[in-house]
Order: sequence, then structure tokens, then C-alpha cells
Amino acid sequence: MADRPDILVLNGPNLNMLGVREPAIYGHDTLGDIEEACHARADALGLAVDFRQSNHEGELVTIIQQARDTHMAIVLNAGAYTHTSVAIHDALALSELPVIELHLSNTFKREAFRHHSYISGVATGVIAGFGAHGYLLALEAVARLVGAEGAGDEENGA
Ligand code: DHK
Repeated sequence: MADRPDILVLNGPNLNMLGVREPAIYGHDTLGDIEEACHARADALGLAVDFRQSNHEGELVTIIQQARDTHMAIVLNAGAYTHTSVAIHDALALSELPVIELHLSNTFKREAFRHHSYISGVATGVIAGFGAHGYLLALEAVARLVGAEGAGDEENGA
């Protein structure tokens, strides 16, 4: 629906391999399963989701740059670029959009190199450790941030 706030849900490297990739850490859902669940939750929240994935840092930067003029918020699982990419940090800063940093796993329970994030300093908030459900939590947070119609329905019994 054209008048719904458009939310970019952006996925970085190796997230296209969800379902077969280390399921004990990342779960059994595929990225397609997650995309479907995001569209369903977005409908309930009065949001429109633009769900994307790239394995390429520069492409992620370009998508974020373009979102500045076309989207209301960004939910970003930057994968391993979370821990390495100044370029993605800078793109998020120039987007001037609310950003939810998202991770399937609790990165703080894992290797030390996953404890630092270049995203957190430019994120509105961070969700980590809830598996695929984290995407839905992120959409709920975004609905509040952008004042979407369905925001708050859950606790109101809707
Ligand atoms: C996904 C990745 O691909 C890792 O490189 C991050 C993140 C964690 C996740 O938990 O979703 O370190």
C-alpha cells in the first residue's frame, strides 16, 4: 500500500545461507521464511517492508544511501560487516534515518571479534539473540518510531 511507511530491512553477507548455515547458531529459518514473516507482521503494523540482501559491502552502502530519500527507517543485519565496516557506519550516519541494528545471535556471547560493532554508534537501538523473531521485534520498534497505525495494537489486545 503506497501510503504505508516504507521500511528497509537489509541483510548483509552470508544471510542468504540461513537455514543451512550453522543452524545451532542462526536457526533453521531461511531468509525467505524470515521475509515472509516480516511482510505479515508489517501488514499488521501498517508498515511496508522492502526486504533486501547483499554479500557486497559497496552494494549495501548504495542501498543505504538510496534509502535516505525513499524509506522511513532501516532494520539492518549487516552480518560480518557489523564488525568491520566504517563505510556502512558512514552511510547510516548520512541517511539520517532511524536504524535498528539486528543480530540473530547474541554476539556478546560469542568470539571477541564479534563484540565490537561499527553500527551501534549510529543505531537508534540494538536487538540481538532472539533468532528470527528479532526481525519482528525490530519491526515493532520501528512502528513506534515512525508512528505507524498498528503500533501498540498488541498490548491493546489487537
Ligand atoms: C550474523 C553474522 O553473519 C555474523 O557475522 C555476525 C550476525 C552475527 C547475526 O547474529 O545475525 O557476527
